[in-house]
Amino acid sequence: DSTADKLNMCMDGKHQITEPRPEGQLYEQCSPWKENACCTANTTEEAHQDNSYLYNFNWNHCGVMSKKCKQHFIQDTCFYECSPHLGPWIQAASESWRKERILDVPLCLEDCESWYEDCKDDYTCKENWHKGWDWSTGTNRCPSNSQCSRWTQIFSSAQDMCEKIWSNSYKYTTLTKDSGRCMQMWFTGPNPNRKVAEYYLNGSE
Ligand code: FOL
Repeated sequence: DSTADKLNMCMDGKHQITEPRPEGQLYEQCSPWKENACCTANTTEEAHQDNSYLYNFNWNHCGVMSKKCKQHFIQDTCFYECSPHLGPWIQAASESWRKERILDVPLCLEDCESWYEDCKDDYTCKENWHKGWDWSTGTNRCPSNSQCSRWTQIFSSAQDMCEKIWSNSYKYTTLTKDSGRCMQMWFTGPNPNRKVAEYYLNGSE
């Protein structure tokens, strides 16, 4: 729309607000977004809970997820709900629960690799966590055609995990944070992702 500024906008998802704004009270791992965010304080508190009302999503669907693994899913939730600089990767979505999605966001190597490394000893039953769960209890359980397996059996590599888990929200890259050409899920201080979005928006000009 006319007011949309691709460098500073919110996707039309399930919980994002219409326009980015400062939000002083963002919770713990989401606090880096407090100067300018698409999420509310409530959303960020929920992002740190198991089976939160955000998506009623159960991280512990194959036994309790380890703390070191879960921190990456919390960080991913902060990134997904709060980021105001995803404009270049926002697309129309075909799901019932959101109008827009992100596609092929170039994730920094360090963030994808450390996520995979910290989840390596965990278990899951599915490679795409967006679709095909058994929701009969109100939260996702592994469908009967699946079985809990080692993380590394479901996801053969960090790339496999980062790209498949959320239906290609992320694109694996070998770009490191210092390149300024990949998006950072983990950062401190001012949001480094605006400049990255700017780079991809203006492309090879
Ligand atoms: N993080 C990132 N980076 N990208 C995302 O797209 C993303 N999405 C979620 C959380 N973090 C993300 C949302 N997760 C369902 C499952 C997971 C989910 C949201 C909704 C769900 O209800 N799945 C149903 C299908 C529903 C439908 O497509 O209408 C299922 O079949 O399991």
